[in-house]
Amino acid sequence: MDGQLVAPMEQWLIRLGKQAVAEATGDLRRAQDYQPDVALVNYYDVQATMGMHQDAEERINAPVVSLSIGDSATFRLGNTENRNRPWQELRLASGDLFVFDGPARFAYHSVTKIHAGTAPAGLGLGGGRINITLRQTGLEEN
Ligand SMILES: O=C(O)CCC(=O)C(=O)O
Repeated sequence: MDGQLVAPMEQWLIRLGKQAVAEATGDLRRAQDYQPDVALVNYYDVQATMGMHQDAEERINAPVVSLSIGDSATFRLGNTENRNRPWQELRLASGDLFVFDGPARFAYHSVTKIHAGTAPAGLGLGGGRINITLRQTGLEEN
């Protein structure tokens, strides 16, 4: 927190989000209507993890688009009822986009491991992973 206003949403991120929704769902109308207004950026060092949770703060049921940059991560995609099994594990590599929508929109999920040294050469991140999630909050600006 530095007392500064939050920067406006980058247009290229909005375009990327719309394209991801179009390609993942095949629903061009849903992609057109998708208007993410928040980009949440998380940095994981090589020891970091994120616990099982749902993305349920948004007021509307728009997709969440997740972009991975840097080291690969083991991503756990669970069920919509609780933090327990069943779940599946995916490895998300740098450049991967993951779209939470449909039955998976409110699935519990977590990051259980960062795979050190797996980032593409020349990225300049110096280790670790950045994840950006695009969210359409349904909240009014004031
Ligand atoms: O880092 C990830 O892939 C997931 C991030 C996440 O779950 C979140 O920001 O709520």
